[in-house]
Amino acid sequence: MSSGLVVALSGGVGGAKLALGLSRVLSADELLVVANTGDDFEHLGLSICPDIDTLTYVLAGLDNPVTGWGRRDETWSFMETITALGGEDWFRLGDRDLALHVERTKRLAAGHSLSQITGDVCRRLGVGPRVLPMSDDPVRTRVRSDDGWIDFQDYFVRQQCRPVVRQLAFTGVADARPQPEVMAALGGGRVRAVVICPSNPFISIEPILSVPGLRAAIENCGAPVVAVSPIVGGRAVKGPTAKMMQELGLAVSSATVAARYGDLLDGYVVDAAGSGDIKTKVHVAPTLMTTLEDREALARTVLTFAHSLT
Ligand code: FO1
Repeated sequence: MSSGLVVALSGGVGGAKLALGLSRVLSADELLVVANTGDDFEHLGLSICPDIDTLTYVLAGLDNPVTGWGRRDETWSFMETITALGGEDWFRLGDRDLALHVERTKRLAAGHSLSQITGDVCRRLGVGPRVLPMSDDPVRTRVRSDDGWIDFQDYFVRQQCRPVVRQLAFTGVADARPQPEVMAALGGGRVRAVVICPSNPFISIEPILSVPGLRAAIENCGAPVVAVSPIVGGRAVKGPTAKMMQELGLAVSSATVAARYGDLLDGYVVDAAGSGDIKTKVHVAPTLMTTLEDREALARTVLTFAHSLT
């Protein structure tokens, strides 16, 4: 397969599985992962970046294999004490994970960029590929439910996705500058594929594509754009994707996701033939990633398919 850079767009848990697969079949300098930052929020005075951290931990082999987020081998003394003190304990912060939030908060306050901090953390945790935020400017996903607008983590974690989603907004995105290294990579003529990982299209991928300039840079990077559907067997693998689709009046199908990405896609990987009326070129392959081998196999499938589209 040809050399060149693979740029992967990813949210948290689901997308990180494919990002790991890609990191196993590519050399570190052949993979750039662009992370959604719309899920970021300030909590207990800390700046928390769930999708960046999930990608970092997964690529470092430090992720919690049960939850998919946070770290393995965690202890929970901090949370136990927060609870005992009557503090907010709905968002679980393990002791090791907490150190990252404390250090990032301090460095942000000292004027370091999210990209600089993320790059340093990845180096210290032994992550080979570059993991970069979609922007160093703040973007916050908000959900309008029947009780009004709520912050993303309040919807996703505190209220466990129970509120009905009527509308989504990415506050700050209009003023967010695309991350410069990502733009330089996309404009550098050395991209061999852009991979849209199987994250939730609405809350994880669309914020990335909404950062001014990023979508156009992807469209004009000269390489095929291939997405992997997050819908497997007609259902979302996990998370609120299917529920959101129903609440937004959309069919729960791979075709709906493809339609959301519109003419950005050159190729689309789905788990079953006949996944509805899909305009772009479709490749049918297993997309459920349970094992590490599944992750690597899907990564190879995506890259081979992308290569066939050049
Ligand atoms: N998700 C939960 O469902 N419950 C939690 O308590 C929780 C804590 C948490 C801590 C750090 C982190 O990086 C992620 C965490 N997540 C938790 C996941 C997070 O809310 C989601 O992964 C993303 O925001 C959506 O992909």
